[in-house]
Amino acid sequence: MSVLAERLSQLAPVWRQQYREFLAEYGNAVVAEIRAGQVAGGMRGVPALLCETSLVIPTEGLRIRGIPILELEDRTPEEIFYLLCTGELPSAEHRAALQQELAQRATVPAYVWNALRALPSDSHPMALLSAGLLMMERESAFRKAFEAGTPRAELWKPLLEDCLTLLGRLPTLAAGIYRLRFHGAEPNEPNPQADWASNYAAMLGLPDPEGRFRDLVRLYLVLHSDHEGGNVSALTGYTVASALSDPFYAISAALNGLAGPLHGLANQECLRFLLHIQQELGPAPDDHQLEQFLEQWLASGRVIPGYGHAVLRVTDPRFTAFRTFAQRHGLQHELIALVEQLYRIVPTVLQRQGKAKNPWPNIDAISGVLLYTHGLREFEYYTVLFGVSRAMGICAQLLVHRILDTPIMRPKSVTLEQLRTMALEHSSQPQDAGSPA
Ligand code: CMX
Repeated sequence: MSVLAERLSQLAPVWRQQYREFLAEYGNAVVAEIRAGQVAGGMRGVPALLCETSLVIPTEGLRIRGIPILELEDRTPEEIFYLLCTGELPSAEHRAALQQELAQRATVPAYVWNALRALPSDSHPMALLSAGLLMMERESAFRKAFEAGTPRAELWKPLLEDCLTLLGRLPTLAAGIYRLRFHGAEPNEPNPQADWASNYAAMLGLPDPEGRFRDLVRLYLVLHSDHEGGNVSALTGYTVASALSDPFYAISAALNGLAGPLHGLANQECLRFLLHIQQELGPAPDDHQLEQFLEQWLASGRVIPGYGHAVLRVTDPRFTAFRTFAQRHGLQHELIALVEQLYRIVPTVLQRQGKAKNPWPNIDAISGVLLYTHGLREFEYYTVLFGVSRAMGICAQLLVHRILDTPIMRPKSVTLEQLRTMALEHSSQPQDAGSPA
């Protein structure tokens, strides 16, 4: 039995009990009011989902299972996955056991490579990643367990089994896609002794004499691992899995959402923006030139990539973690200097414009630059790295939901006409003195 299955077997009855007691006591309590604009506008800010793995605090940033992300920046992805799933950091022994379990599952079957090789060479790497996972669905232990009539309370066990297989194989699949798609080279074999991040970095096959790229990949995988349950990829994965579709279906679907330019593709947009600045102003513009450029950029109706956030209202601590990495390694590169210069200037420019609720940088303001300066120059690939990492958080979220046995997702939709009627009904009702205008 896997170390995670062992620990979760102890935790599952406790969590279920807490969940049942909560529903019995508070199931009918009113917890929020919803505005018509939120219904019609992406449900922004509506507390409508349960997510135990992480929380984004507007004034602080990401916490994984209650621990601020900056306290976790030196951990390995295996430790983070264990934490996401159980709420506890593993002992050294359990971390090593999990590392071994993932490494033992790292080989991607030949039928996947054969199918990927047959796809047109201009296929997007995210499409290849999603397709690769979907092809492996035939091996799902979850689907087989469901078809065999396994009771619902036990289904989290084959779900965990699938998550371990899927996560074990994901770095091999992702690295192989990089080699096939961008270098016309064969995928590298995983090293069964190596940890998840080192294996991934090594299989990409980039020169890494000092092991710094490996350290960057480890940090990247830790920082992108989870960001609550309401973002497009996590919500998609959860919705698909709530129909008791297995994790191969759910994570493949989640990755399709991550591939969107408003979600996981933003990091490549940010790097493109920096290269565009260099092209327009030269490699090292002065502050005045840069400020003028930014003003004109905004005046033309465009956004400054890497700045602002739907939830955060401070500098993203994940930006800080990457920045510290660059400082700690004394990284000298014009693009990194430009990131620093923008950090000095952009918040003032955005505040002066007065539109963005958050003028501070998010993780994308620096993540792409670090990959680029370490030789990973294929922009289109960046979201794949993001996806490998985020699969950990989404798998953990699916696992918690299956343990609690939460029901299928089925919010009520309304037509615009119905929404108008509802809005009129509510606005004609007398308001409490204390209710917001
Ligand atoms: N540059 C210029 N204008 C910005 C801005 C930025 N970086 N961030 C927000 N604004 C503008 C919005 O476009 C909006 O303008 P309109 O009223 O004209 O529509 C206004 O400020 C208010 O927006 P907001 O409530 O502060 O931000 P949203 O929650 O609507 O959007 C986000 C959040 C991230 C999409 C937005 O800040 C943005 O487009 N940033 C640049 C792209 C980016 O960095 N994306 C990565 C996000 C990382 C992540 O999600 O994890």
